[in-house]
Order: sequence, then structure tokens, then C-alpha cells
Amino acid sequence: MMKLRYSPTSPFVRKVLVFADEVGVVDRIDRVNTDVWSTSTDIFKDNPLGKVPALVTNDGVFVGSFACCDYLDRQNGARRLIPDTGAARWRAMQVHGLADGAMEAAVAYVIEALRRPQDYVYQGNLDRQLDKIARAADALEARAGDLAEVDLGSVTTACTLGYLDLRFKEKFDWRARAPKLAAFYAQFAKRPSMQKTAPPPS
Ligand SMILES: N[C@@H](CCC(=O)N[C@@H](CS)C(=O)NCC(=O)O)C(=O)O
Repeated sequence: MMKLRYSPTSPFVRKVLVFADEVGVVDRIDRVNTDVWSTSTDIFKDNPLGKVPALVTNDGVFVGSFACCDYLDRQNGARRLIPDTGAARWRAMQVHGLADGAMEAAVAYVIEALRRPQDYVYQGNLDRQLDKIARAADALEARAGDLAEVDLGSVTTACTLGYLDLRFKEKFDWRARAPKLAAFYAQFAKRPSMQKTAPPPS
């Protein structure tokens, strides 16, 4: 069995679990609930960076969602979500970069807004992160046709949009801004891999 350092609200963890489910290897993963913000957290045993996800395997520990997905992608020869070569690979990588970057910005926003003492919250950083999310949403909207396949790009996009629903409901109406992404998400969110990993409402 593999072991995944897990948090129910982390979009990066969700990305790894949705990916694992779609590849068909999720049953080989034990989830270890980990609160990286607790002063008594033991995350450092597996990840010196103190972050989830981290995937502990017989081949060593993978930190960061991309490395976890790349490893999982090679565990079931019959089903791959990161194409090896050609246009399909470039497409998945390019979409992944945008969606993963928007996820990073969304998490950075939430850390600035919720994890810092109120007096230290810097509005300039909140604006900057929200701008990144909005521009990435525009870029993904412009290539919504590249989300047709279930691959690393579409999985990551769906998890990013799910996180916007969880944390940015009042702050950013992404459906109004990106109607093609809204249509994509309405379908993708029905997949069992997404349903099983839906975060608890905040
Ligand atoms: N680039 C990393 C980002 C992971 C990440 O930011 N995880 C957050 C939870 S969503 C975390 O553990 N943060 C704790 C910290 O920043 O100390 C990945 O792809 O997995």
C-alpha cells in the first residue's frame, strides 16, 4: 500500500486522489489525515517542506502533487493520464500549468486572508493573487476545447474550480466570467472521482 498525506480541503490533495481514481489505483492508497498547520504536526517525517500532498511508496516519498501524479500514472499500464508524447502531452502539460498555477494563487490568497493575524493581512497581495486566478481562468476559458479528455490538465482544472467554489464563493464569480469552464465543470464534477473527494463545506 501507498500512504498519502491528506487533508480534506486541500485542492492539491484532491488533484492527486482524483488522478489516482481515474488511473484506477486509488484503492492502493491509504490516507493519513494531516493538519499541516497544527504545532504538533508530524508532516515533517514525510515532507521537510511541511506540505500536503506527499505520497509515501516503496520507491520513496514523492512531495508535490505533480510528482505524485506522475508516479501514479505509471502504476497501471492500462490507463495513463499524462500522455507520453505528441500534441496530447503538450496540451495536458500546458493546461496543467495554468490550472496548477491558479490553484497555487488560490491557496496563497486563502493563507493571506485566513492564516495571518488580521492586522498583517496585506490587501495588495490578495488583489495580486486574485488577478492571477482571474487571468488563468480567462486563459483556460480560451482553450476550453482542450479539456475534453480526462488527463492531468482537465483533472487539475476541475480541482481548481472546485476549490474556487469552496473558498471564493462571494469573492469571484468564475462561472459568469468563464461560461465554457462552467459547462466543463458541470459535467466533470459528476464523475465518481470528483464526487468521492468533494470537500466538506467551509
Ligand atoms: N506545489 C505543491 C503545493 C502544495 C500546497 O501548497 N499544499 C498546502 C495545502 S493546500 C500546504 O500543505 N500548505 C502548508 C504550508 O504552506 O506550509 C503541490 O503541488 O502539491
